[in-house]
Amino acid sequence: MITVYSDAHLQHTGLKEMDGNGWREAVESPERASNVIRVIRERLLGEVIKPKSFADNKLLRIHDADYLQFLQSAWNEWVAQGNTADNARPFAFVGAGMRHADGRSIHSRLGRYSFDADSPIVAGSWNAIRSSAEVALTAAELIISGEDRAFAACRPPGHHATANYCGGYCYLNNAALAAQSLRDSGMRRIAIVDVDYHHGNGTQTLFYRRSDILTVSLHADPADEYPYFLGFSDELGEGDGEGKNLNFPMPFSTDWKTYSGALQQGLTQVSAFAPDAIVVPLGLDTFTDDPIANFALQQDDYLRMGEMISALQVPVLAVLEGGYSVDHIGDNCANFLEGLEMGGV
Ligand code: Q9C
Ligand code: ZN
Repeated sequence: MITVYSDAHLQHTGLKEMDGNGWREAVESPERASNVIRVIRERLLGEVIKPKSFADNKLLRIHDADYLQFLQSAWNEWVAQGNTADNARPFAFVGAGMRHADGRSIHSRLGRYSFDADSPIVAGSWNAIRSSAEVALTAAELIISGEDRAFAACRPPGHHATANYCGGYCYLNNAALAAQSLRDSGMRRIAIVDVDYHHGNGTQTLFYRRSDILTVSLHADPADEYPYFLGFSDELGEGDGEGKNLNFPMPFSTDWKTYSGALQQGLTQVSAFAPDAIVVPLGLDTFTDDPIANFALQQDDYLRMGEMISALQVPVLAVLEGGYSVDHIGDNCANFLEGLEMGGV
């Protein structure tokens, strides 16, 4: 299987985040993607190619023009307005009864376009963000040209991002851009099977009213876990999209026995939808040793996960999302891809 990768992600670095224990280095680090690529090369899982460039109109299929403009200029605005911290980050958000004002202050603009404080911007962020989207779009073109599997080694990740909000380490929704690109190529139905530990709130929101894209997400129960405010099982889609969104929230400590049961249920729905292709936002943060997550999947479980999706006999595009055990993300990812290679179309 061909992997698409760009080392532009290395420019999105020096990130910090805060949690209940205070400030620390962000877990969403450059080592993550670098390790994934190192293991793919070591295990000879196939060719690694660079992304093509894409014009803005490809990004505008999913994201708003003003939001793209913001992401592109945020770092320069931050510096020009006298801020000296090395991470640009929002401190004020648009709360109840307030307006999405078109502000001049970068603090206004960061708050306007963020739903949390976990997606900092540094000098090289935009290059990395755009490149990550282009990695996904290039991998989508491989599927369009007849490959039956492709892997987009994206960093930063994307599934929390909406049309005009960043959050959860995500800025552009790489998987959604890929799914839309597959649709625009003439494929009629696309299924998204999000196996990241966190609910794919951005992807759900983007496609919530659409019947042509089925979104399925398996994740930790938002009553206990980030993103807290979306991802419950009664969110089934709206309007034309009614019945085309499926959430499988699961408790802490979920292991393969429980997880695989939910995955099988989700895949049965995917089969019934008869998609022309499947996009898998691939988070490896379901791993038992993940530092910020609470599921209990083991290394070999990712082989089984890949095999189960492969068994549907539909073209599959996997897009890297979360996974923060830097020592294991490479092998877990490679295991999934190996499982995916078995079966084939
Ligand atoms: N700083 C993905 O896995 N939790 N995003 C932050 C407080 C945010 C995860 C904890 C988790 C986001 C792509
Ligand atoms: Zn995640």
